[in-house]
Amino acid sequence: MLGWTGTFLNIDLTKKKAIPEQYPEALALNFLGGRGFAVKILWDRLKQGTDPLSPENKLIFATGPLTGIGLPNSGKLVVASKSPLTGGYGDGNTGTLAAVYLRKAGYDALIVEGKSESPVVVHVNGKDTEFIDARDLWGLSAFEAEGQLRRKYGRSVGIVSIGQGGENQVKFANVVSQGGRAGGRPGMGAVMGSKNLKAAVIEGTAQIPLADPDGMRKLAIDGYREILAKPQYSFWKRQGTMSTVEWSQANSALPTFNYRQGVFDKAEEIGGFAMEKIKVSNRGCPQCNMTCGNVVKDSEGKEAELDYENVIMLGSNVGLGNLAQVSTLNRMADEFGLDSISLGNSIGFAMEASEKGLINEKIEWGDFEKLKQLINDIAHRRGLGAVLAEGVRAASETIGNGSSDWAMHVKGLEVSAYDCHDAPGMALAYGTSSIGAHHKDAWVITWETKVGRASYDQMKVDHLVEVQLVRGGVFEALVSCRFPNNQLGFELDWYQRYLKAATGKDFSLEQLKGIGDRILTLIRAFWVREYREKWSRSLDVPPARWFKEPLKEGAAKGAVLDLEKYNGMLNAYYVKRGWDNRGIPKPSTLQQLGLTEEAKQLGTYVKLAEENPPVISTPAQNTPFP
Ligand code: PTT
Ligand code: SF4
Repeated sequence: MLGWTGTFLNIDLTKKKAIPEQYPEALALNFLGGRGFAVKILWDRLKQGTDPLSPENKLIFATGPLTGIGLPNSGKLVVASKSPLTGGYGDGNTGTLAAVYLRKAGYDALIVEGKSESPVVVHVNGKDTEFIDARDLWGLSAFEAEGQLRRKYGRSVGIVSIGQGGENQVKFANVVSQGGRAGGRPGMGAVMGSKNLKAAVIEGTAQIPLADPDGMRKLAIDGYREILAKPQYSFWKRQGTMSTVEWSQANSALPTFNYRQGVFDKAEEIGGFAMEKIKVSNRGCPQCNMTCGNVVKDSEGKEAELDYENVIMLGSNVGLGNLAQVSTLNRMADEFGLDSISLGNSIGFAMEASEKGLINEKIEWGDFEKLKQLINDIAHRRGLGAVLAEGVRAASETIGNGSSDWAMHVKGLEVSAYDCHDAPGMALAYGTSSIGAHHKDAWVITWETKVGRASYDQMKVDHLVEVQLVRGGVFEALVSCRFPNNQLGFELDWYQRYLKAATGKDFSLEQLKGIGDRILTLIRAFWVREYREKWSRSLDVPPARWFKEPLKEGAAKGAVLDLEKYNGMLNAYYVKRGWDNRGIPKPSTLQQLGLTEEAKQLGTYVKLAEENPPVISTPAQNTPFP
């Protein structure tokens, strides 16, 4: 096989065994890598109904055919598992040298299962794997753990680790690398913690087999040059994703006070230009010349890394308008290994519960000291922190009193940083995203603003599906950063040329989107399989707040989503995807995508239907954990 190493490394932490496995070429051709490998492995090898925090769950670190060969923005991996937060498919995409070295070690993916009886670090060095006692690292932050491992193993290794959040199995703990890359929003860090796996250290020196090594070298140089030449490049280097703060404020999409306002009176103070004033450098993923991590000095004089999402969720959404303080909260999230989006979302929920007198704790909006304490308590599961550590879906079940209406999640994953009171297309993107309410599969809100926010047209559905196939399908399977494409306009045909030089095979754009469709459809089948009788189309409906409570401030004051029209869009979306009106893929759709065996298996858990079985359209509501 060219372009792929053709090998997975299976690691059993219970038995302390590492077994390489040659996988068939058809898997690579049909699923490419990354998210594609992850969902196929979970589908085939994970028993239905597995407890996500049990030793039986599998934690997958998967690269793609472009990883680790010196191409622009290709130093990333997908970390995936059955999610303890949502009960469905979960993954994240994170930049790390571990991605590069995993391929140089000779593997396309690591598949970790079992549970070590005491804390452990896995050290993969080419063909050799050792299991190292990590009791001395347990209890350390992700930064401290990586620092110690780096001192021991040097610069030429990749390291992924968890902080105290992962150790304590906070349901939205993620996996951290390089002091600020963090991935796996739906609790991939908790899964790692449940296995007593503190970190993985990966090294290797093998060459990745390529169809056209000389052509690839030239393409890489040309690609980097092309990115540098893009007109938006210099502003991107200055602000990265941070300029979105001003955009969201201007367009009433800024999550504020738990998604009530869409605008924040201190937006300017936490925006891109304010960030530039405290910025000290850029940081980023390996093999990237767009380095979008904005490194700033925080309120304690320490370095912290800022992106739009984490600034808003731990800023305006919790009523905090001091950027240096917001930076401190973000550094804490990275050190503890907590997803900053779910963290800010859960805390916003708790603040509103406090304001409404539904909990005993008094937590004022924007109270920096209280915020720090609460983050610490969440990471260590203390007091109210223990309730929030379960995520907002579970917290709203505990608190009750109608709070599920303003528990801002889809399928249990907390909504990321776009308020959708006035954006039905983006609301549908959250509703149908493959991991819950994350923008990664389809960030359509800026496009939607250009074509008109108010409509619920077919055109929006068509555009959304197209974007999901490319972003959620193709990029997550290539495991290449999507920012060159969607932020600078780096054209998609570059990736076809890269693939040709890597694998020797011609992939048309339509073929690539077909692979994306196969992957996203299998992800949907996985959700349905895990939820079984608890599956319903309500799971594709965003939180009730956006339908029931009009925006309170700003130019879009009064805006609210229309549930009936949303359901119309959802129907159109299902038709477009070849799913029935419960949101379950039809047998013919699965077959067309080459998922015939999977269709049979899915049919043993739920009744599949070619026609649309009647369903009652329910309003957005709290959804069950399977
Ligand atoms: C991603 C999610 C995002 S999306 C952000 S900011 W963003 C938050 N970042 C966090 C962080 O930082 N620390 C922390 N403790 N938690 C955090 N949670 C949030 O995680 C990230 C970039 C970004 S920054 C984005 S949009 C793009 N995402 C990509 C993607 O999903 N796929 C892809 N092919 N390319 C992408 N490129 C961009 O990568 P998750 P990273 Mg991240 C400090 O992990 O789970 O996918 O959630 O990985 O290496 O930090 O790169 O405005
Ligand atoms: Fe990583 Fe940012 Fe570069 Fe993408 S643009 S590879 S997220 S540093």
